[in-house]
Amino acid sequence: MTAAPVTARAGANIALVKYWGKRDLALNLPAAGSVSITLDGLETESRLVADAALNQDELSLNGRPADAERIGRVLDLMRELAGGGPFCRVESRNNFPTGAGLASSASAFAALVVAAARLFGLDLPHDRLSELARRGSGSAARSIFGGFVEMHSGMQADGSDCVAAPLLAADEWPLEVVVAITDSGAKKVGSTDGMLRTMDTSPYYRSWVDSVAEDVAAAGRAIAGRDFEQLAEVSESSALKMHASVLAARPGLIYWNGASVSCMHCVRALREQGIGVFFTIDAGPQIKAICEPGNAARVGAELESVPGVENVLYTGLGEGARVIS
Ligand code: 2P0
Repeated sequence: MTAAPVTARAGANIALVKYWGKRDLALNLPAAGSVSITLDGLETESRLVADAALNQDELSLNGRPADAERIGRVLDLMRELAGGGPFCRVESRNNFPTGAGLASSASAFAALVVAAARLFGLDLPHDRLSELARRGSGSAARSIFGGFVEMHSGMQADGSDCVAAPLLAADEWPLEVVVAITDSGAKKVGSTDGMLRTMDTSPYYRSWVDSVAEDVAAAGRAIAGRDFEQLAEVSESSALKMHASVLAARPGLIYWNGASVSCMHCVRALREQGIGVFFTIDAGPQIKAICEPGNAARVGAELESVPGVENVLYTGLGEGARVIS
């Protein structure tokens, strides 16, 4: 147990094979696996300060007070593991738009868990950190690791094998990522609510879930073999399939805007010209273009000229969550 404040940093991640749906709500167990890349340019930094005077955890997000209920639940689990511990003030800052489909909950919970483990004196292996991060947000389990990451859906009822694991380090295949921001405002329906609606009402949900394991395996082979074309094929397919099940919910959820669709066409047109790039899109209107090394500048210039694109971010692959002070 250390009294000194702890600061941790974690990168957002982008799923190439998507997570959408849960098999257990209480433990937050995903219905299927997923595959992601952790980013180095879109990061959360979280500073945890133990404060014996508090009677509950407090959160500030980008300098403003925020609801601490979800982080409090994860910190409760960690205090229990540590045999007790103080309530904390959590100061969390993102260097990218929050709540707009850029996986801010992933980097936030990964940074939180790594910082809290240090603060509470818990010496936990990465898979246990991943399990704890998952309790906060399913995608956060993946941001514990850097580079290419697989999330295992697991078999155990307690979720102990429902954790992420690294596939390939960032520098072993340094893909580049261009994010086209088409609307930086917060989305209207968050991922968790969107998933629950899809699970409850989409006639395509079951076939979506049943198709994921095959995509996870194909993406794993493509990554192991640095086969960009194969990775492009399976990743675009996974994103579009996920959105197909989301669109078919009642009422249907349309996370895209017109510019999102234009960006998808732009990326497809570039690929037809022989440029190594594919798109993916999450529970928000931003398009993520994954590029073979050396292609980001060209892809970014094209996306910047798409009407409705507000801004373009450039990033590469980064390391996993870590304590920085
Ligand atoms: C993903 N997304 O695999 C998918 C694709 C968004 C679209 O993981 O309910 O915020 O907290 O476990 O992690 C976003 O879902 O959901 C997400 P919860 P989370 O990246």
